[in-house]
Amino acid sequence: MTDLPHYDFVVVSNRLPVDRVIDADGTERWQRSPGGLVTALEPVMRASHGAWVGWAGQPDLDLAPFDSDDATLVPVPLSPLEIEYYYEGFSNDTLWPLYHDVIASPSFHREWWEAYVEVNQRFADASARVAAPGATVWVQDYQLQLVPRMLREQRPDLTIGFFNHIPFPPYGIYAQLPWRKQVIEGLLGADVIGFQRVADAGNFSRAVRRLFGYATRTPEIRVPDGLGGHRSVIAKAFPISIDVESFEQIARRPEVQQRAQQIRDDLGNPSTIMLGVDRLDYTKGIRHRLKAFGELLGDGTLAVGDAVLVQVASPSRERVAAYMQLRDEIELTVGRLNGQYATISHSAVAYLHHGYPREEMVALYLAADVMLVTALRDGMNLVAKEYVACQLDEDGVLVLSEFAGAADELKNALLVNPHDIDGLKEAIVAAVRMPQRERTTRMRALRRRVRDNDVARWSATFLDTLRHANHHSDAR
Ligand code: GDG
Repeated sequence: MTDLPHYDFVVVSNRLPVDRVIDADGTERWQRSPGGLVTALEPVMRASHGAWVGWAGQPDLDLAPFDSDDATLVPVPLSPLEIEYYYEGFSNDTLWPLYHDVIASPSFHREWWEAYVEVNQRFADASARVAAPGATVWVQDYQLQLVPRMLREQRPDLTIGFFNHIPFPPYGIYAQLPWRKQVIEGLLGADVIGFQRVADAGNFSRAVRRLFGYATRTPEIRVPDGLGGHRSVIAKAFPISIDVESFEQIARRPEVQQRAQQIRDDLGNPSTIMLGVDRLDYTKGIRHRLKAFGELLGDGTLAVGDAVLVQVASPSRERVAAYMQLRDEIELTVGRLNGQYATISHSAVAYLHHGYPREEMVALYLAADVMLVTALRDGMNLVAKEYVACQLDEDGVLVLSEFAGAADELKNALLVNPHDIDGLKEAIVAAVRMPQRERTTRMRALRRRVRDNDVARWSATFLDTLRHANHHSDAR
């Protein structure tokens, strides 16, 4: 690897932005995965021809770096046991539930932690090898929280950013983590630590004060550099967004609009189509949504044939026990609701446990009168923003949990506490009955907000802060 060219801009994330696809004739190719992060970083990557360090998504795949569109991709191999311990274990069964308000119980296992340290070191080493002198390295998300410090130890010349896509929990919850100090030390290796919400940045700074006693003056944290001086670390909110333009473009296509109409027809042209789109995850409040909807059918406020709930639950983390259990619970509930309320011609809930192409998602957004985002805790929730971006006719109602980061921006949604089932039912009824004028006023304001703060602005703002933060550090 020593002969690899050195890059001025390096992104590090658990997964590479491509998926390996095997065609029918057995040939292998790489296909860009449609995530928002890829789109957000595309212009920066193109301008700097950067490198992207990440896992290729399959066990024991030890590949040489290769070129893809605008970046050089640098695969980091993971063994089956590392996938189990570092990824499914520590990332998805320790940190994920802990950082989402312990909605599910986090599991703490020392061997998972050891794998997390080892894998983080591998990502840091791979990044250090490809970064040019003085390069900017941007590390993504909770799977790689130790990388900033590991990288700084090897390469003090680098400017290091970190962005946390999920919430950062209040201290009372964070403090449960047996490795709470090591994780914060890891993050403090960065020059800028980005969070989704102001509250997340506040929780992080508080944890730093409680565990280390470092001085914090929002957004700055003064970290002793071990030489009698200080490094200045910025911990601040940078709410992520979507590529609005690309969603609008898809929503404008005649065939996508026809597909939306077809979906309405296939559902029997009910007056109200309600939609939920989530990874099948216990943080997303799918059960609460089904409960509220079921009660509205039960008490006669809504009637099958007149209203339907379409729930896309895309398969996720299927080897983690809490996700298997959740799937069983949701499918039992959907079965009961349909058993009780559906007719031969109309379902109560159209439940789809599939992933779909983006065009189909947009057609669903267009077909839906009411979008239900009822997360119990969510870093941001891009689905809420995507729904808004697709409503070119300025119609449609967004019901949005106040526990999703998006609620900080999307104030013109109907904000709900999903734990309050009566409140949730009231919001659903208000959405169904909302007069056209109010729908338009609200949607227009929502659309302005999402357009003004799209994903290009998110990455530009973060990288700008990173550029300036580094210059203000008294460590160099
Ligand atoms: C994490 C944080 C934060 C879903 N099903 C299909 C599909 N999707 C797409 C959606 C959306 C994305 O996946 C999901 O993004 P969310 O933000 O809603 O949720 P997480 O996956 O939990 O994401 C979250 C995000 O990171 C970014 O920082 O907002 O809080 O938890 O784009 O459209 N896309 C396609 N088919 C599907 O079946 N094509």
